Amino acid sequence: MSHELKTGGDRGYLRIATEEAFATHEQLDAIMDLVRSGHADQGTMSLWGFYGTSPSERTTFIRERLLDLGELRIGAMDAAGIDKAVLAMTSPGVQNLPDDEQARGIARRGNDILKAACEKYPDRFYGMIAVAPQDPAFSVEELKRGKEELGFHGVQINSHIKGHYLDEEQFEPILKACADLDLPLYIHPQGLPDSMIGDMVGAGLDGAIYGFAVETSYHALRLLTTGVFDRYPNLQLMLGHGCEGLPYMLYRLNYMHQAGLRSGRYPRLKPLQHDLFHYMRTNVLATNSGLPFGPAIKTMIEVMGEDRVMYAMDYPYQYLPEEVGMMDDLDITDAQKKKFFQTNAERWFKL
Ligand code: 1DF
Ligand code: MN
Repeated sequence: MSHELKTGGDRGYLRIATEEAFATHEQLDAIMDLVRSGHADQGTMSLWGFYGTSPSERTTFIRERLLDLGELRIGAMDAAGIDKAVLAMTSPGVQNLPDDEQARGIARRGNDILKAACEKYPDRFYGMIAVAPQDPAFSVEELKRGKEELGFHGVQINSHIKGHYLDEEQFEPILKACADLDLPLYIHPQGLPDSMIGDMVGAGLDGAIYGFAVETSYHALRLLTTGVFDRYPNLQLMLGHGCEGLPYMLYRLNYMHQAGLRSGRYPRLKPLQHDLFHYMRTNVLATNSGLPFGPAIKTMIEVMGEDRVMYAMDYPYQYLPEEVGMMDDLDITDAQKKKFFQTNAERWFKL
């Protein structure tokens, strides 16, 4: 780190971290009950079997920090020069729970707990809504309450919903509500569904290291290629972890998508109003959560535009203050850096 990290905008911009996680006690208890029951999917077993029980320094730190929405978190933000954090209930939210009533209650009470924290630290914490997408009707009501009563700024959905995807018809009310309420939809990874995980656990590659990006980018591409953004041209999709790799591959994705359409290869893929470049530059927003890596950030800015790339830390999963210093030193213009750290988040989350 080449300079001191302070809050308050002394470098010409505030730092807003946009993919920051918290948990509630009853959420972690419910996930761990599921793991212990032996009925969780392999991805949940691998992730929470580890994060929920390992005595390692890393997992102990993460468990303690997830559950805190007070001085510990504020102190970590102060020490890293983070002015504001956009907070969401940690992955997988309540999406893996077998009991819908339990899932709805944990999501709703989690939103209330987050609201209280945002009221206690009004210039530091901002909320994203937790829903239970396995119950779309409940989720639509909670989106309304989250926006209108709680004053939250977006919704986080933790990728697949028991192996199902948001482009499927049963989830249309959720997409419509996000568009109608002007709430950005952040798709965050979780453990892979059994239909996809293959031997990734055996290979040690199922989690944040690799599997997350495979499954979440797949989810996002399903939305793009099935015309969600023709139906909802104002809907904004947010993706973390360097947009889950998509900008790097965009030329090939678009080329093969067009080629498939021209030859009528897949019955489900219908011609769209625009090509994939258009949707990536009009309907997709990216954060660099977990990826404080200049080449990736510059590629995203070049491919998606400087108004669509935002800073995120991924606290507490990746809390390294020296990475903030590395981002301050990025070789992008001062105007781009202010957009990256501050004004893009203010604009897209309406802070
Ligand atoms: C990890 C990262 C695990 C994230 C997560 O859930 C998670 C990790 C258990 O580092 O293994 O949500 N993340 O936010 O990227
Ligand atoms: Mn995250």
